[in-house]
Amino acid sequence: MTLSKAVSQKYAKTIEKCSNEEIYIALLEMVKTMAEDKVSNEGKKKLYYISAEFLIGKLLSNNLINLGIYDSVKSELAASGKSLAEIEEIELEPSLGNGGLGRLAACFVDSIATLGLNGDGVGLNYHYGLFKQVFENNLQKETPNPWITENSWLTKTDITYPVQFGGFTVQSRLYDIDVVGYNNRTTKLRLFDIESVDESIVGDTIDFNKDEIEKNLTLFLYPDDSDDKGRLLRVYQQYFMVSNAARLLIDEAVAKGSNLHDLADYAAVQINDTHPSMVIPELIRLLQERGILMDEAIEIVQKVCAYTNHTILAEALEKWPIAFLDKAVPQLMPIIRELDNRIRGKVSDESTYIIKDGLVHMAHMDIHYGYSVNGVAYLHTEILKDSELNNFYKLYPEKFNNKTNGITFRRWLMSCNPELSAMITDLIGEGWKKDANELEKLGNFVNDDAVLDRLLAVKAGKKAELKNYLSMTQSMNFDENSIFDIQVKRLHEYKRQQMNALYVIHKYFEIKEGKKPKTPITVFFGAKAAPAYIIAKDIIHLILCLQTIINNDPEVSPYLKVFMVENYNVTLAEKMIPACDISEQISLASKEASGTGNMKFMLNGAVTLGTMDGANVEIAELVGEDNIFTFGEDSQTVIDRYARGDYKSRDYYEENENLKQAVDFIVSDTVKAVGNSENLERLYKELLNKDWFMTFPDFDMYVEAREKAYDAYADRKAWAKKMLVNISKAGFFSSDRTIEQYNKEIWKLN
Ligand code: 26Q
Repeated sequence: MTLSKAVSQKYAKTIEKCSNEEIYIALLEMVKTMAEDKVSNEGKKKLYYISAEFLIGKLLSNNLINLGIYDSVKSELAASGKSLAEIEEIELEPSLGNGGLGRLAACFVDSIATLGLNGDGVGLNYHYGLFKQVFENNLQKETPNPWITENSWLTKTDITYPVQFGGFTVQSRLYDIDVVGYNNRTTKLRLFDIESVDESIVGDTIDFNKDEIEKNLTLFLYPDDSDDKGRLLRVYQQYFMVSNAARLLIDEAVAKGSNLHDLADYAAVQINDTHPSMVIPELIRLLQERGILMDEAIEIVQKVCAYTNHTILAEALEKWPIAFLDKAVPQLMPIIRELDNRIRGKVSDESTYIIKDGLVHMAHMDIHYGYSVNGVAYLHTEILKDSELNNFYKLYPEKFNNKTNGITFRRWLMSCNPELSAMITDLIGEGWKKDANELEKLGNFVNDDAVLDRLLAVKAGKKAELKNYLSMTQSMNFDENSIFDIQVKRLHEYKRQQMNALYVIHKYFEIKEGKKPKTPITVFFGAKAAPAYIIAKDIIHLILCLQTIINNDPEVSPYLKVFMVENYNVTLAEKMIPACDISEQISLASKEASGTGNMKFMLNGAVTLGTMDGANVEIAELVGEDNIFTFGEDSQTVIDRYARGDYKSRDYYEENENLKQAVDFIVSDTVKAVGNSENLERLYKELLNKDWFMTFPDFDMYVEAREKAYDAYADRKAWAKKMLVNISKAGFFSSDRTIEQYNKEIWKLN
């Protein structure tokens, strides 16, 4: 089917005569039909990747690529004077995730489909997803972010279940999104919703009545746990998700001939962080309802469920008050108590018990009652084994394994950077699209001047494109020949956007003092802060104030500009990452489980400026020290300092003039003139009295490494070499590799 044919059938006119909306709808329908016609793997054993988040991003381009019709559709459109880029603008982005964890889940379903594995993603159909960020008076405001329109990727199914909560029952409804693999099969993203959801209780803000569960259950992806009502709603959401998933799983297994005693031959469940952990007691409950005794039900579930840990921050490991579970899901509490009692009966280490001090430790339940526990990068898994989960590792060393994260190259190279993809294909052929390791062949060209020049030209093109886009959409104006230095990710103190901001202040002073950089620098930030995360919002405030001050200072702005893009999301990531020169990956060593942005930047020829944390460690090992700029204290030093508990940020401040000057600027008259004293003073005090994520000890090393990177940038040829080496070594970070490892070592699908 060609687009012109689809358009003429639907509207009885030519592409030229259609509006962009009409073309978008025709393309959407065409893609949906083509996806339906593809076969999916119907093997005996099936994977259920259960996740509270699937940050899928816009789907049109990606689906066109995976169906193999991207180029033909693009030229058909061009021949009629239309641009695919403009048609993409019509699609609303589904923001069904916060960040890394949700985007990982989306990359994984793409790879599962591409590898032709029998597996679906299962989650929730949030009507508004994560909030939309707007800036007002240099502050973040949150507004609802609707994405479901009359014509969407969702297909309503006739699958529905009654889900019982304490005191009431809701009726679920399953919606599917077809996930098209690259030149291969399809799988499904299965998103559950409630029939009784009521969008009319949402106004202009993201505040809503949190008591009416029947109306609000699937309205929002709840971004933080600031109040008890919100936390309780999150429990309702999680149970709703896993109860539906568990029933779907059982129904599908039975339909294929399972007698339930053999359920593990039919199903594997991957628990994506602790958010779906209640699937364990829920599956046990459903098996008991179907006549299987407790002992055997536990055994079965233990052979089905595997758990992925995504965080080292103790405060992010979910612990639910018993009172919450008693209220929302009373049918699960007796099962959870029984699971805990069994552990108490055979394990002496009390720190591993499931119920402690009135709290249910979800991760503990996962580790005792799952058959696999994995971290998401080499260093992360080592830290889990040696420190964070050491007590569990001693009990079950055989359960622990590493699966270093990956990204789908279809979206993060082919779709977002067709120019670089074309260049790669010219040099090494098409093979890399199916086998990412073939990118290594690019290593043969590191001394080829023509190749290096072309690579620089591709980068320059993407930088000009970004400049154009941000000037049109966000009225930003900057020098396309400056160094694009980018930090985009959720706002969190451990990711240390505040340290980047301190550097910017330091550079501002240097320029004021006459020390001008060789090449002008444009620093980009993009980040949403959880609405109740006060300090994170103060950091955004500081960055927006710096943007106002620096960009309007005629002495400084020719050499340095700063921008915080509004509403950073997948769509913006796809435009910023290909344009990046320097990728900021500066988390406090030991705190970033993996990071996946780091991989996307590397793949697009940016050079990493980073700490030895998460997957940066593996990037550094692959590219070698000449092709990455690392700095900062190592994870062991940091872990030891936390253990001693003797860190005093003020000592560093008092002994370091550059640092002191930068920190003091936060509460200077210059910044207060464009900002709020309350926010600025609070951030200043936080840094001086606490600085929990230790930006001060790393500050000098950070400045030094960043200067080194900027110096290196000036030698264009040598820089292009670094870019090429980064691209050539990125193959390991394909999510196809990650998923192959999950399958071989955990799921064992046939
Ligand atoms: C928990 C309880 C209540 C409310 C919210 C939450 C919650 C929500 C989201 C807890 C955690 C998250 C998200 C975590 C996340 O994105 N982790 C990232 O996962 C990536 C994929 O593995 C890693 O690359 C990142 O290092 C890690 O930060």
